[in-house]
Amino acid sequence: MIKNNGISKGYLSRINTPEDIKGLTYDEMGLLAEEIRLFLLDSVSKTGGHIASNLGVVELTLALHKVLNAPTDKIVWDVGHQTYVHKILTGRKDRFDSLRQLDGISGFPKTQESEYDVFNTGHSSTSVSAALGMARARDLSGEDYTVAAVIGDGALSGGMALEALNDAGMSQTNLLIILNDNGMSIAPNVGGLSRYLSKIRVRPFYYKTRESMQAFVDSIPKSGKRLRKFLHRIKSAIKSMFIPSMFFEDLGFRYFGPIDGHDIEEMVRVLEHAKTMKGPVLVHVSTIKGKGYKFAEEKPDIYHGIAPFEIETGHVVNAGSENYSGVFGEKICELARKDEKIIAITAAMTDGTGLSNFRELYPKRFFDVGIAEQHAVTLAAGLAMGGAKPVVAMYSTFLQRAYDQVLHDVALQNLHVIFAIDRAGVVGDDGETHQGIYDVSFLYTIPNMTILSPASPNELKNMLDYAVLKHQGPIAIRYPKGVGREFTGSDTPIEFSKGIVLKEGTSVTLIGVGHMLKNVFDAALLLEKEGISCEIINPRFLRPVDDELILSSAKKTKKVVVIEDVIKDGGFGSYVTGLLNDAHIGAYSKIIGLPDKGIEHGKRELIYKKYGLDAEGIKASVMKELG
Ligand SMILES: Cc1ncc(C[n+]2csc(CCOP(=O)(O)OP(=O)(O)O)c2C)c(N)n1
Repeated sequence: MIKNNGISKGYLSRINTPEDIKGLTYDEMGLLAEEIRLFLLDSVSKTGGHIASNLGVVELTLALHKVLNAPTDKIVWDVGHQTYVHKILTGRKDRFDSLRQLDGISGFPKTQESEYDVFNTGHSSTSVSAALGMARARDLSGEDYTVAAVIGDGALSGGMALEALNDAGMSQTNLLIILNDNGMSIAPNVGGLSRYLSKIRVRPFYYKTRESMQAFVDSIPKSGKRLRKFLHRIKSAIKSMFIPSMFFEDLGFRYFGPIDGHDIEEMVRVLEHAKTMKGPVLVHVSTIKGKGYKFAEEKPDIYHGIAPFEIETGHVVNAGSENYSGVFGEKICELARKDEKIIAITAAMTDGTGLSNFRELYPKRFFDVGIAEQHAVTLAAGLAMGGAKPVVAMYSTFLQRAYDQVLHDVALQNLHVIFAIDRAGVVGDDGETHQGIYDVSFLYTIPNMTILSPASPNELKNMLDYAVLKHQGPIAIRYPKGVGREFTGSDTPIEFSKGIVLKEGTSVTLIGVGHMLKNVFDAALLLEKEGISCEIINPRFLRPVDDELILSSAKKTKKVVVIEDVIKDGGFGSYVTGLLNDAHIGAYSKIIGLPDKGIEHGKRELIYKKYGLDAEGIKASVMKELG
């Protein structure tokens, strides 16, 4: 574990912009790196966040800011979860204790937060496309600066990154790509590309040989043309001897690496050189995820994104009880025991989606496809076509990537694919790029798609039973992050397109979507104290909706309020509004949901409060509505 050895002269306190590191010696930068690690641990252990990835890029970030002149030169960070060091070096150190808090700094790059953040990220594998676009814009306007993309080996497995490499490699555009290779995605990286990288990671000899050969060739006078050709051939021969196929060079990149991503001096030397080269260049840097903090080095997956923890023991403070992901993981194992056609698919989120046990128990029926949501969905379509029962477990926000695959490959063919959509609704700390607040609206546009929303862990289990064993066709079950609360009635069997009345009342109908029912119940208690009698409905099916149930309640109360922690437009609430309009029963509706804009980061309860989705907010809206 890192120890403050007392020799630090407090370099960090003097760093306010990247300019401040330009004059430091390499020894001083080494000490600064240690200080940054202590600072990161101290701060992130209190706020929670992506500690392991950031500990791994301390030296890389320092080297980049030493060589490049940000903000004139642009650095695009892929995913963006590893930008804490960049934030510390670019004037946000003093606000770092507000990381991921409401009104505090974001855990991801935000152009609105700093001129040093040049592109907003959060979802993986976008950096090369964005950086190439910026570089082309630069060339078109005749400007001259460096554009760099920093991409991890995990993010490189995403299809978009490969599409971008394919484009960039054949272009003449000056572009610098830094491949930060730690062998890890959240968990150990998977797939053929990852295996290829690990092969070249253990052969740094190639880089050294190649470099000295290059220097030698460059020193040969122009007249030695034949000798140059001959040496070029030897170089290729050596290359193919050690590396059967140099993927990046074949794609059109000048390749440097792998170099030690914790050796600032070596990185600065290579980056200085790479920056002056014409055309696309890829610098392959080898780093250790979690570097310097024993627990994170040993278990980088656990410390990838973590809640507040104790530095000394590594233990998470307030490790919660069983959550929805755990309930899903357990139930899907139980179903798989009975039905061997069940297959589980994840896109690099085995632990996050609760599938670790499934992987252990049914390795042949488990597929982690890497950060490849589109492929995951079409793979499921193929499996369903072949007679299997695929369950795609994916966070709501990442399913956005696969909209067309859900529509074109699964839904139009009415295939029985089960989408277990985790982190649906407001997620909190990770902020606008990660909120699961769009899925209901976009799933509403997908033909044949059935959408379910459990209001409790028990209901999630029952819905999985229904979706896997009884349903035919595409079906999505969307459930939130974290733990849930049980309520009476959650055990009633799930029937196609049927909701349930959980409490009868006469003044207003409250329809709580999924886990929002918890706040709805609390709000109803407050409203009853004001003499307002609430009828509470759990719709269960957000599509197709139990029209009859809602209309019969609306005929009685004449006022229907839908409470959902997703955007208000185009989803379930909008459907209910249309239903009441068309029925001409003199009932009207109101939706309490989220506005059609990015929803910022912050504790989930605070976000609910801000947007009127907590019990008090619901009560206030209903009172206003009732006059
Ligand atoms: C489209 C998408 N899918 C999944 C994720 C979740 N995710 C965040 S970081 C990460 C792993 C990234 O690995 P790598 O790029 O190697 O970075 P490292 O953390 O190892 O430095 C994953 C899967 C995401 N951000 N975006």
